[in-house]
Amino acid sequence: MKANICTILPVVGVLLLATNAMAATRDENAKDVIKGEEVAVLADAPDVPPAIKRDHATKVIVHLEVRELEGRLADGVRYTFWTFGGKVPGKFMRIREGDLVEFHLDNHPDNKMPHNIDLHAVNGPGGGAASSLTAPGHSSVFSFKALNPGLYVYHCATAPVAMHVANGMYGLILVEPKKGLPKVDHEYYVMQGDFYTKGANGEQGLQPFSMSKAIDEKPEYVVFNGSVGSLSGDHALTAKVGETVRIFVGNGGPNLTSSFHVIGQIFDTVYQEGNMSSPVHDVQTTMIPAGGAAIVEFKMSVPGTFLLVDHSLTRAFNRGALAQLKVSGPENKLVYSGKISDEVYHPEGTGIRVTDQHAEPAPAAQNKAERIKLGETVFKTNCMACHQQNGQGVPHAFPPLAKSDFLNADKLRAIKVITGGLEGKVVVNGQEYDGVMPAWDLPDEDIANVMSYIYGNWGNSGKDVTVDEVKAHRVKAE
Ligand code: HEC
Ligand SMILES: [Cu+2]
Repeated sequence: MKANICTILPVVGVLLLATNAMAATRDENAKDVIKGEEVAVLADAPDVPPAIKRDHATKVIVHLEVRELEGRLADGVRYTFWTFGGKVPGKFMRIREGDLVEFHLDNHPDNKMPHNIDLHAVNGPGGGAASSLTAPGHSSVFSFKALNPGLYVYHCATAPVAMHVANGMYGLILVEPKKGLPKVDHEYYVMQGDFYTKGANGEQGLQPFSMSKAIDEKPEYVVFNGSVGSLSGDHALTAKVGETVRIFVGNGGPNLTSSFHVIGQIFDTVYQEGNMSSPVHDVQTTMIPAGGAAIVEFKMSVPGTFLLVDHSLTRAFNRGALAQLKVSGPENKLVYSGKISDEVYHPEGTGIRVTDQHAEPAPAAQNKAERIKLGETVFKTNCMACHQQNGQGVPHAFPPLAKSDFLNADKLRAIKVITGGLEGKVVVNGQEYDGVMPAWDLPDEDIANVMSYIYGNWGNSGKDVTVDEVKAHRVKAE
């Protein structure tokens, strides 16, 4: 049929009406009267806080504490996780559409890095990140009104953002619709993430983060809930035949899209991309983008062990994106007649190991311009986390490198500071800092390049730093 103006106009009209209806809900939620206040109940994965029973909007006080902690990534593999609340993923938050959230972000004094939070449930600059950059030993407060119902990701958005997220800084916040969610027998919290370690998959010991693998989007691990095997064996999710299960599934990324699937189950209902207004039914695999979420619901018809996977299958069977749901109860031969084996799980993959790929050493810089160019990467990989993207630093915690009188006064002292570290009181541009800067055991070339980059930018003196100068004046590592 040929579409003419008469058939198109009503369609446009209906679309406009729908959009206006949504905007109206949002405006109403903005006006909801806040009655009373309460402290949010937060939960560690795979648990979820209880459903909300209130029939009115309230002020919800959330305290979320950032911890940088060493933990298990896989058997024999340790990693320094950066967390919202001590675990990966971060604490699950549950509020109601229309609520006013008073958010406290506490950065534990033992931490080394500044952090902030971007909640996708927020209507405001940076999703809160613009108001929550917090130095170790400090606490930031901001508030927001939950205007849109849905399941939302939150994450750290401090530069380098991908590094903070790759280290585990993500979680979920559920903004329950006013009418609530249908009752189910079990609610679980599962979140996928990709991890980039210096060593290859399975390489033992404490593994540092690899920025270059992250940039290439080549993770060594893709896992649910922060480690290989976090939801298997004794930690498997459980249910009984006849029960319904709801899983709040998030994807922290930072990079990969998840093709979320439960082997041997069909999702009766999926709230795609975490939206509450138009669930779909009878779904096999649902796509969950990095920085996105979905709610899946299904009823257990038969017993057995069901595997949760990212259906990009090498991620599941070789990188770790595998979890178990153990269902107990009577067989139903009508629904499924076969014999189900319970022991098909290989939590550590097939044993295939990718050999470490040693990159060709980059060609050395020949002049100041080349040093400045190569120094940018060194800065972004090693220094930006504390001194920030444009060298502006973080008040009271990390001194500025931009227009720093301390830096510009003495080049040889700066070489010593960077190669040997700095501790105790230091005054930069009239402000006192009393923190610890680690010693950088980087090659002479990297030090020369990063210093030339810093001197050559942000209103600094433009001094050139050569490899020979670094060699002569550096503090040697023991
Ligand atoms: C873990 C956080 C952290 C990282 C990463 C870091 N620094 Fe620092 N840096 C500090 C702190 C804290 C101080 C102040 C130390 C003190 O108070 O004694 C400092 C001080 C400095 C100073 C002297 C003060 C100034 O502002 O001029 C320079 C220069 C400097 N850092 C350069 C670097 C360079 C170059 C890198 C990357 C190779 C780097 N820093 C990485 C935390 C860090
Ligand atoms: Cu962070």
